[in-house]
Amino acid sequence: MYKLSTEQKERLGREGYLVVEQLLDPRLDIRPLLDEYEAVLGRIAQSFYAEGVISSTYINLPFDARLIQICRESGRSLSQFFDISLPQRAIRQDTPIHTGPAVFALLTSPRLLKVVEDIVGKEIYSNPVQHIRMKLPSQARTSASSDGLNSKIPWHQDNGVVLPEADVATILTVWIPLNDATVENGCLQVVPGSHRGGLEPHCPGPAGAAIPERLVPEDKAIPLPMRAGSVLLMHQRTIHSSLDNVTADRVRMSLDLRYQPVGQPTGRPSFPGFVARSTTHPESVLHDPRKWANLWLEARDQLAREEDAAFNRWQAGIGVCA
Ligand SMILES: O=C(O)CCC(=O)C(=O)O
Repeated sequence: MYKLSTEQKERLGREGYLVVEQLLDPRLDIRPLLDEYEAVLGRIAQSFYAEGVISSTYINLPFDARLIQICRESGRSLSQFFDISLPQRAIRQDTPIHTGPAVFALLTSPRLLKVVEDIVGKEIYSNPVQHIRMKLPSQARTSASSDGLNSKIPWHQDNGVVLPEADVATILTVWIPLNDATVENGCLQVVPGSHRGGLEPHCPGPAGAAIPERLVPEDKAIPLPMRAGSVLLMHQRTIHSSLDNVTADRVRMSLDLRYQPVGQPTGRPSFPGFVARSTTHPESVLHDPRKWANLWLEARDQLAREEDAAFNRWQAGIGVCA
């Protein structure tokens, strides 16, 4: 089983990020997930077609072309149908979410958790701040169909997009491209060493909370093209963003997951996490993908009955955001 070397751990501590090349097997670890997303897209196509929003289900198109076509023709964002999380407002009993078995299999992949263990320790909690991002070519999106999951992401620190309760937690971001992430299709970029500063102010915006550009040393940023199956580990205060997808017809697909020691606050208390690995309490580990999916359905039921919960610590229009 792959284990991080001392040199890799030191590099992560020094630079705030580490790319572990080819940790996952695209055929064994990623293909089942892509198959699951094909099925989700098929269901969206059927339902939009039945609604009269699209003129065909485009069943014969390959995944990227079908997603782009349905998004273009419907003028709608499809992100929430695929996402592994609920949105942060206006949750309804029928808000879509996709928590399929292949997603759970990747979240709990032993190869992945072994590497996470090298940083977080043996008692691992899967933090509910997790997404699938299908970044569309910029020319395929309109302002109505753009959102924080299918477009360019502004500069931020992951610590800045959770509640202050998580400031004391050690939350490791794990970013996994499901197809090759390139400068053209919108890979991530990071500011090496930026995690050693504090938490920068963030301002709420359409693609999520963002650090004002004048506070970001952009000249120090480096893009991180990555092959499918490679894994990026990132400190919670590393400043990062993602580039735009300037290709004509390719979708950039990635998962961003987060893990932390069991017992620490997640920063999103309204959403469910779970114990992914434990040596001291093996009976607490969640193994059943249906139980995991149910945790999200129960959270959705609960949140649909309440006022919008708090997810953000920043306010627009004050201080640096004014
Ligand atoms: O995948 C992306 O484009 C952005 C991801 C990101 O910024 C994050 O996971 O915090």
